[in-house]
Amino acid sequence: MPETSPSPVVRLPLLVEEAELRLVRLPLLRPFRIATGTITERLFPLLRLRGEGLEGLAEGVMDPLPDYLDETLAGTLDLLREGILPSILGRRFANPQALARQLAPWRGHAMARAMVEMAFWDLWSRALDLPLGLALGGDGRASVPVGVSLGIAPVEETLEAVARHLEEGYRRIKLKIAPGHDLALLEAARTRFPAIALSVDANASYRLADRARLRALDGFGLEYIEQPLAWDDLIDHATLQRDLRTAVCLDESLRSVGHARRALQIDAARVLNIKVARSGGHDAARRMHDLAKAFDVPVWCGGMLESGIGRAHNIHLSTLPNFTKPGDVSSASRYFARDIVREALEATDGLMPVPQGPGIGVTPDEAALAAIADVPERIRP
Ligand code: OSB
Ligand code: MG
Repeated sequence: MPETSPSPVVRLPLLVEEAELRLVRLPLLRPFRIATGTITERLFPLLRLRGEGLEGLAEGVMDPLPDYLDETLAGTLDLLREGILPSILGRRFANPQALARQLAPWRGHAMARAMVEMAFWDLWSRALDLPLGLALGGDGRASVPVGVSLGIAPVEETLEAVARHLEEGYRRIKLKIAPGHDLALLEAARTRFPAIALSVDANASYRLADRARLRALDGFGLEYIEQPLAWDDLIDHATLQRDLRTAVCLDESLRSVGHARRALQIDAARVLNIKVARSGGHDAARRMHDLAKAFDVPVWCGGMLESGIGRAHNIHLSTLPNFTKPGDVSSASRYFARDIVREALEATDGLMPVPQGPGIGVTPDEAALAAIADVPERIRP
């Protein structure tokens, strides 16, 4: 456990004195295959914001190439160095919303702005000496229910993986699908596991013209069908939702609060996957969560194979009250031989403990980081 030090006397609004950026290359234990391709490692920017003797951390989830969404690693680094970081360094912010307002005039780049906003939430909640979940308005629950997301693999292999994870107590199984890797998989899964909480995620690999095939998915008693249609679509999802009994769940399409609001208004989704790191940050994620609640739509917390830093952010967000469905925030040991935080983020019986202590409640493992990250780049006002 990290040593406890007396809470520092912090002057608010909080000064952002320095940023530190480094690129981390974190290998996955096994390849993770989804409709858009196969992921073998996470290559991600790690950001630390420092101020008042404290630091806040966050990681980016943009890919080197625009595989999942349209942001890229190179684009993010450029925007951080040339635009976002210079605009916040040396300034004081009363709260994370004030920091987000500073970035508001710029368009898009939800993943890039999320990184900075999330690091500031960590810093700010540490300054308030509060766990991030409580600072966000969470209900203080000690653990959150979680499921697993299983990549595309031969059917028999997938069934074995399902059995293993059910034995471990995971509360929902999500299977990655793609056109042609769908109906036979679900037939087999439902034959062997008739009553489990099961969902599918297509990662935007179908078109509205595939409606007949998608309608056939309706017979499997799924919790929801995640992002069947295009990554930037809302309208076709609404058309599809009218055709299905099963709830459509949006993921890629929700890149801002506005997207979530419009999706809810046109009934394009009856469940939302909220990912803080693709939504612009915790404030945007929380507003999506509140909007969904107003529409009586349940939400769950998605993941992007995050290291312990992003994973801890996700766990804290999951303590907000409308996160009623199990999230994708499974044990870090499923993905990595060696994580970059000192605390083990491991679920027991399908419950992921919420890290205790101020902020995200985890601390970087500097030795583990040094082995897989490049030299830190310090940026000052
Ligand atoms: O669509 O939710 C997704 C991983 C990488 C990119 C996209 C997705 C995913 C996952 C894994 O489903 C979720 C996780 O365990 O972090
Ligand atoms: Mg998804």
